[in-house]
Amino acid sequence: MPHVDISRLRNVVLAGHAGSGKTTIAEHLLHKAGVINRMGNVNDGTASLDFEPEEQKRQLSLSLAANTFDRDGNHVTLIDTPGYADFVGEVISGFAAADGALITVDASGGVEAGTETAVRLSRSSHTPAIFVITRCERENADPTATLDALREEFGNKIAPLQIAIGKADAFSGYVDLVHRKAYAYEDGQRTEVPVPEDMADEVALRREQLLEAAADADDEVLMKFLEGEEVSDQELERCLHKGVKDSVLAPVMVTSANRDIGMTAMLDAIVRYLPTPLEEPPVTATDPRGDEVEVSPDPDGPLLAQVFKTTADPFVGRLTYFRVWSGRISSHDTVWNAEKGEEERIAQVFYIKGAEQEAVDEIRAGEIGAVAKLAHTVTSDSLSRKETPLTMAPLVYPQPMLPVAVEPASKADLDKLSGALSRLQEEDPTLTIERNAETGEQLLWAQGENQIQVASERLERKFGTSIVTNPPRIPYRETIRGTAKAEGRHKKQTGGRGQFGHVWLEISPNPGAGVEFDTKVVGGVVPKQFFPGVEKGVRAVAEKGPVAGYPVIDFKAVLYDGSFHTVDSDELSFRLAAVSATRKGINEANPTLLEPVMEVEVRVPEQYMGEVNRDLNTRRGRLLGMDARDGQQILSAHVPQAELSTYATELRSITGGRGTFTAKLAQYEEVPSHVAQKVIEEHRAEEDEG
Ligand SMILES: Nc1nc2c(ncn2[C@@H]2O[C@H](COP(=O)(O)OP(=O)(O)OP(=O)(O)O)[C@@H](O)[C@H]2O)c(=O)[nH]1
Ligand SMILES: [Mg+2]
Repeated sequence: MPHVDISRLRNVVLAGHAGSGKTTIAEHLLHKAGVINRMGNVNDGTASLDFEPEEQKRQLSLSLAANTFDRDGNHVTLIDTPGYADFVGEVISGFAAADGALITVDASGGVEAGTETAVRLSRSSHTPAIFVITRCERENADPTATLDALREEFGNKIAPLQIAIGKADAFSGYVDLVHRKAYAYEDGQRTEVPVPEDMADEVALRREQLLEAAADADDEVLMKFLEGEEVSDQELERCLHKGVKDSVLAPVMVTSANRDIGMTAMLDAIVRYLPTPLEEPPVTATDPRGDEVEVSPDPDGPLLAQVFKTTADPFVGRLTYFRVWSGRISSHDTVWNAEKGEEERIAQVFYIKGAEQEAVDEIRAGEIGAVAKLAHTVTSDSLSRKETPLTMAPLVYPQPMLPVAVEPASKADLDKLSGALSRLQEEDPTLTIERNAETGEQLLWAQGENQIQVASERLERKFGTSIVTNPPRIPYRETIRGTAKAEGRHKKQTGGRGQFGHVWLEISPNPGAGVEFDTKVVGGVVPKQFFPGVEKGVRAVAEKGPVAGYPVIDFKAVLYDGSFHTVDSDELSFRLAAVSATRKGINEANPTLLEPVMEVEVRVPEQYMGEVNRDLNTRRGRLLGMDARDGQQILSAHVPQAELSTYATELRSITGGRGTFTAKLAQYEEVPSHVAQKVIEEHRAEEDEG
C-alpha cells in the first residue's frame, strides 16, 4: 500500500459491548474494500481479525487487531477490539492509537456495560465517535428504541444520521436524514426509494434532532436553524464533520451486517465525518527537563511515537504496534526510548494487515505501524530521537483485582514458568505477576476468570508452558490472648559429650509491638552465652505457629528460669529447649487465628446498591460508609480477604459489568471460630500429606 497524505488518513477504533457485531462489521468493510478476498465469519473461526486460536475457539475477540483499506484514496485503519470486560485493556490500547471511534450498539440489547465503557474511553481519550446500531434484523431488534435509549443515556448530542425502515425481520433499509433520501435493500442490493409516507412524522422529528445537535457545532447553522431557514446538505455535512471532530455531537447509524445493510454508508461516514490525524489537536509530551511540549501531527516534525500493543507473534517474535504522532520511523532506523534511556534499533517496519504485516519503507506521522524484536520497549513507551527526547503520558490500564496462585503443571514447566509469565504480562498489561513473599506463591492478578483461562491457554501455545491455578493462600496470622508459663527441656546422652538445655519462659500478649524476647534470669541459672540460642528458639516458633503453621505476631517471651550443665550445654540445646517451651506456652496462652481484613471500596450505579450490600453481608463484610461521586455510589466496607478471592467475578455478575472495586489491607482481626476450625483442619491435612 503506497503512502497517502496525512490528510487522507483515518484511524478508527471499533468498540462496544461483547457480541455487538464489531468484528463482523470490520470483516464486511475489509471485504467491500477488497482487502480480504473471502468474507470470513466469527462463528466458524474465519474472521480475519479474530485470528488467534483462543479467539477462534470461543468465537469472539480477545485482542485488538488492525487492518487498513482504501476508500476513495483515503486509508482507513480499523482497530477491532474485544467487548468482553476482562479484555478492556485492549480497548484502552485501541483508543490510544485512534483518532475516531465506531461504537457498536446491539439493536436488541440497547445501552449495555460495554457501550458505557466505550463511551467513557471515547470521552477520556478525546476520541470522537459515531454510534452504529447493529444487528437490526434480529428478532426483538428495535433500532429506533435503541436510538432513544442512547439519547436518554447520553443526551441531545446523540444525533440520528439515519433512521431504520422497519425493524427485526421487517428491517429493510434506512432513511438518510442528511440528504432526506431513503434506501431499501433486497439481496444486498441498495436502491433509492421514496421516503415511506407513514414515516413522514418520524423523519421530521429525527431530522429536527439531527439539526439541533449539528447547530451546536456552528453558529451560522445555529442562526439558520433558530430562524427556521433551510440548511443545505453540504452545510449540514460540513457542520456534522466539525461537530464530530469537536465531540459536540455523535451521529447514529443503523445497520445489519447479515443483510449487508448500511455497510457502504458506514464507509462514507467514516471518511466524511471522522477526523483525520491532521485535524487532531497537538499531543502533549514531556521533555527531559519535565517541561510539557505540544507536538503537532507533522510528518516532517521531530519523531514522537507511542507503543500501544506488544504481542508475541509466532513467526516474527516480539511484535510492537505503534502510532506515530509526529515525524517518521524508517526501516533500519535508530530511535530513542526516553522512558528506558535506551537506544532501539529498528529493523523492518510494517503496516499491520490483520494477522500479517506488510513491509514498508517508513511509518509516518498519523500512521500506525509495527516493528519486530525491539529489545527494551514495552507497551505505553514513547519513541523519539536522542537529540529530541520526548515521552507521552503512559496509557492507564485498570488494576487487576482477581488473584490466582500459579504453579507449573510439571517439573519441565518449572524452568520456563517465570520467563513465560513475564512475556505474557508484556503482551497484556492488565495482568500483573507477583511473588508473594509470605506464602511463597506466584500470583497472577487478572481482570476476571476468562482472562486467566485465556492466559493459561496462551502460555501453553505461545511459550510452551503449562500451568495449574489455585485460589491464593490467605496469609493468616496467629497470636495469643492470655499469659502462660512453660518449661522446655532438651537432653540427649550419646557416647561422648551430651546435649542439655532447660528453660522456663513466660509468654504474654504484646499488642501491636511484634515479637519480643527478654530475660529476667537470677543468679546465672542460665548463663548469658545461651540467651541467643533461647531467642532463636522463640523466633523459630514465631515463624510457624503451633495453631495452623502461620506466623505468630505480637507476643513477648521472657526467659526467667532454667538450668544448665557445664559440659553438655550449648546454644543448640537451649534453642531446642526454647522451641518446646514456646510451643507449649503459646498453646496454653489462649492462641487465636487472625485473618487479613481489607478495606474495600465498591463503585456501582445506584440501582445495584441493595444487591451489592446484601452480597457484602454474606461475605462477613462490615459497611463503613456510603458516598455519591460522579453519578456513582461508593460503598466502603471492611471485608476479610478470604471472602474476596472471587469478588471481581461476582461483582461483575451482580452489576452487569458496571461495578468496580479496590481493596487494600486494613488490619488483622480474629477469625470467627467456625472459620478458624476449617483453616486448622486444612493445615492438619496438609501436614499429614507432607
Ligand atoms: N443476526 C445478526 N447477527 C449478527 C450480525 N452481525 C453480527 N452478528 C452475529 O453476532 C455475533 C457476534 O458478532 P461479532 O462480530 O463477533 O461481535 P463482536 O462485537 O466482535 O464481539 P466481541 O469481539 O466478543 O466483542 C456473531 O455470532 C455474529 O455472527 C447481524 O447483522 N445480524
Ligand atoms: Mg469481535
